[in-house]
This record gives sequence, structure tokens and C-alpha cells, in this order.
Amino acid sequence: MSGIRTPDHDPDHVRILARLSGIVGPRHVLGGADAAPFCTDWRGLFTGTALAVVRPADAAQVAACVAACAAAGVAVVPQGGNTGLCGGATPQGGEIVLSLGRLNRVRDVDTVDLVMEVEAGVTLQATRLAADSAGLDLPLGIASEGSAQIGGVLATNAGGTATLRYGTARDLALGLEVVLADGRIWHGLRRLRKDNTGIALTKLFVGSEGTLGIITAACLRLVPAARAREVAFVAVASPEAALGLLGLLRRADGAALAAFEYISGAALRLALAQIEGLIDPLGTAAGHYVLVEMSSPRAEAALAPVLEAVLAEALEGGLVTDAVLAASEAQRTGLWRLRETLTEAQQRAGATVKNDISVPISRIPDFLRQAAVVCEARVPGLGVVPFGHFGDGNIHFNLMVPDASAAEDLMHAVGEVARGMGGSFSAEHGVGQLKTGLLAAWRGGVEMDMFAAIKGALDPRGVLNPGKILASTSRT
Ligand code: 2HG
Ligand code: ZN
Repeated sequence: MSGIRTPDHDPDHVRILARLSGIVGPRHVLGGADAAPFCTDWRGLFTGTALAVVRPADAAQVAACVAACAAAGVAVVPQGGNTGLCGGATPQGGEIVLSLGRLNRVRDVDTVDLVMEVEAGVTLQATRLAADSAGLDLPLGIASEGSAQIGGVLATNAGGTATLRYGTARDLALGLEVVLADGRIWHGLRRLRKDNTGIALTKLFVGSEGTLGIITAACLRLVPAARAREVAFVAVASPEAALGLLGLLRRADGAALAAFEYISGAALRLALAQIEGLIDPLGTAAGHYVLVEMSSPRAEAALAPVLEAVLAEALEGGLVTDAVLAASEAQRTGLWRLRETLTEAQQRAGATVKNDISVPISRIPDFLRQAAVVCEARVPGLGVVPFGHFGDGNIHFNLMVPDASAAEDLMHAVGEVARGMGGSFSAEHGVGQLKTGLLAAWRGGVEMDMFAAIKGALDPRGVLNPGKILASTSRT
């Protein structure tokens, strides 16, 4: 079953839709074909049914919608840009999808406190542009920033390319405004760097994927915008060599290291074949690449000589086999495009299995090798196309497969390799509905009990995003 369920013959559903239309205005309760795009995830892995999509305009309307749904015993699936990769924002059947897109105001950018206050439906790109126009940056880089919205970025604790320097979304969130399952609003929009007043609720809601509350606004930590940037695209001899290069960069100027992204040769070749206008910046094909960015808020910072010296040393030492340094903003953008189009390229190329793994950085080379062996043994001839955030230990160990039949087995097998190294099966994409089985298998009873206790305390009737993170959420 897919798409929108017509509520015509069900009096309860007619009542709840009439109620919601009263709260947000009939134009903002979508059904039928208008609502269908909200019911499938970006990857096309999950399609659910929803009674309707409701588009409130502010936190009070979100709260009234949640209260009305709670009273009617209807569950609510919060949704931002719908760019998640684990089906966390897709309905499973009979819920209301609550789209946050109309909460789209940047409320404030404070250049003294280095904080911005922004509503959940503002895209990450618009948020960053607002910070940039004040000479500041929200240091969170993900390829989907043009569509991903702040509420979803926080709900999934997005990571991305700047994590090695600034941490994940959780590290940037200072305060939140959250609608709770009973329709009350928690006004927690604090702007403090230090606030030891009890349990850190902001940190709890970030990453809870809309299962504990619906984030409607946030106060986010900003940093001075980069005024000097250097980007290099580097062919390395091996993953061990990438590790060696990372060490040299840290020693040379670790504070300026802004990104250290890994791209396997197979992933790059696939992107070059799939994405029009991509250009291989190096002459000969290699097995492993890294994209390095160094940046500084000081316009006069001489980063190029540092990067050139490190690359020269690495070339001499056999770590690096070829490298190119961008000489203009256009070239920098071109090099980043090689990295940022990888997901789109893999999506276009066919069936994929995504493994969003993190391991201690030192174990990445071992992980890449062992995971490839395990996967090839299971599905001979499959495509191993990993890439990711080498600098923070997060590898997207993605696989091109003939069909999705072995997906679960492969995800478990790759997860086990990571587990053996003290790693995680979900570094930054969350659990959603794709990985509830993995979560249950990985986490011991104590941890699952704590999750369930927190869920039960904040959402005892299972109104918020049922079936996400925890597969079985009891509904009353
Ligand atoms: C990225 O790093 C995203 O580009 C997507 O996290 C990763 O496609 C993926 O698996
Ligand atoms: Zn990523």
C-alpha cells in the first residue's frame, strides 16, 4: 500500500482532518497527489501511507496539531527536507505527516555572541548564507544542504565534512524550542556556552529523530567565516598512506585542517561516469584519493605553502602519488563537486547498500580491507564504492549490488567488521526505520531499556514518529 489513504468513510479520520484544517487553514492540509511526495523517502526505499500532510506555520500551530492528533489517537511523522537516508521521516501507515517547511524564518544572527536563532524549516544552505552575510559560518557541510532543513539536520544529528574540526550538529546546538508529544512547547532557546543546570535536554532531543519531540527552532553556535581556503585533491598510495598524510597535516597545521575526505578510486570512476561535467583533475587513475581543505579566518594566512610542503614531503615519502591544488574559487568548487556528487552518482547507477560506519581513525585501513573481503565473499562481483569522512573516522562503505536481496545480510556483515574494531553501524545517518534491527542487535538490554524508558516518559502514547529508532513503539 502506498500514498495517501482517503479518509472519506472513516468518521474518526474525517474529524481529525477537519480539526487540522481549522488549525492551519485548509490549504495547508494536503492530500492525494499533493501529499504523495511526502510519503516516500529520498532513496525510494520506503513508501508509506499517511492520512494527510499538514503544514503548520509556527510552533503554536505545530503544538495544536500534535495535541489534536494525540487526542484522536493518530500518530505524527515530522518531516523536514525529506533527504534522510534511513527512512526516518517516512510514514509507515495511517499517520499524519507534519511538514516543517513553513517554519522558515532566520530569527536572529548575533555577531557578538556568535549565535543564530533559526526555525526548523529553514534549509541548511539558507541558514549558512544568513550566517555568512554576517561574516560568520555555521560549520556543518553536507551535500544535501540545499534541501535539508535545520529541524531534520538536528533531529538526525547530521555530521558531514566539517565534523573533524567542529563536531556534529549536536555540538553546534546550544538551545532548542521543541513541541512535546502532549502538545506543550519546551522553550529551551538558550544561547549559553555553559549551562550545567540538570540533564542536557538539548543534547537529548538532537539525534532522537522526532521520536521524543518535534524541534521547531534552534540556537546554533557560529564561528568566524573562513577568509583563506586551500583545497587539494590527492591520489594516495593506500588507505595507510592516507592515514600518514593526515598525520603530516595535523603536525604542520592541525588547527587549519578543515576537511579530510576519502574517495575510493571505484567511487570516483562511478561518479565520473554518472555525473555530467565532472572532470578527473589528475592524469592517471588511482585506487584511493583524499580531498583536503585547510582554512583560516585570517585572510592573510599563508595556507598554500604549508599544504604544498606537506604534499611534497608525502610525495617524497611515497604516501602521495599525485596531487593538484586548486588555484581559484571555481577550481575549489570543481574539486568539492567530485566529493559532493558521489551519493547522487551511486543513486543513479543502480541498487546500493549503504553502510554508514565509523571506526577509530587508526583502524580505517584495516576496516576497508576486511569489509571488502567479507562483502565479496557474500556477493561475488558486487561493486565496493566506499568514500567518506576519513578525518573523523566515518566511512560510507557503500556497495553496488545486482538487487537488494542481500542488503540486510551485507549490512549486518559490514557492521560486524566495524563492531570488532569498536565502531558503529550508524555514524551520522541515524537509525530511522532502516536500521532498527541493527540497533536492537547491537545494543544490550540495559541500553535498549534506557531508550524505551526515555521514550515512554516523553511520549507514553507513542504519538511521535512510531517505528523509528525503536521498531516497536507501543501505541495507546
Ligand atoms: C555524504 O557524506 C553523505 O555525502 C551521504 O553522508 C553518504 O551516500 C552516502 O552514503
Ligand atoms: Zn557523510
